[in-house]
Amino acid sequence: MRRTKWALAAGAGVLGVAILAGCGSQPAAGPQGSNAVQVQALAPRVVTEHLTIVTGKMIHKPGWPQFQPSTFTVPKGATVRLVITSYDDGTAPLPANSPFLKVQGLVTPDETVNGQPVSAVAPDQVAHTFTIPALGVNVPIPAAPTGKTVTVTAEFVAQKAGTFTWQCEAPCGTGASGWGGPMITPGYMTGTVTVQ
Ligand SMILES: [Cu+2]
Repeated sequence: MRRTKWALAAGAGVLGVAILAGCGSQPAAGPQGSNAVQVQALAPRVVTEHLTIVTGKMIHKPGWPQFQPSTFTVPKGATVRLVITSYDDGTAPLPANSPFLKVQGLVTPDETVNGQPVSAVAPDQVAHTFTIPALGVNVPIPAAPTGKTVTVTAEFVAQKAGTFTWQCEAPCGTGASGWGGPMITPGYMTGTVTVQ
């Protein structure tokens, strides 16, 4: 606390000098400028991360849908705005009671789907999820209308430093269960988010 007080006092001293050194007829300019700097320092930084989901066909690997990119880095403490554009018109149904249908861990209770606030995606409409288990983040992504894209936006705060695995939790992969192939291969339906 004492250190903070001294720092503030020192800051005030500098400010006083700045005011004295500046135009004497506008004493308000100094404090206003100081406040502006403080607000800027306290406001959360927002970084936007654009992710694209392409179909396996688009990358000549049928059955292997892919997040592009699958790894990215964000600054610790930042608000991360995910903008996920999906070309995938296929569904990967989940049980109606699956927790991965619900939006979780965001700044707001909702994500947006093509601009509309949405708190959950229907079990038979879900195509993928962007889930970071260690951060409690879950972003369900519905199937795109055939021949079109769907865009999901979601904001979360990256408070913990580290490298965290993300995973799609809808069975969009290969095999009878849909949990094979891209679901278990880094670079497709799993990857990492580094917070530093
Ligand atoms: Cu998926």
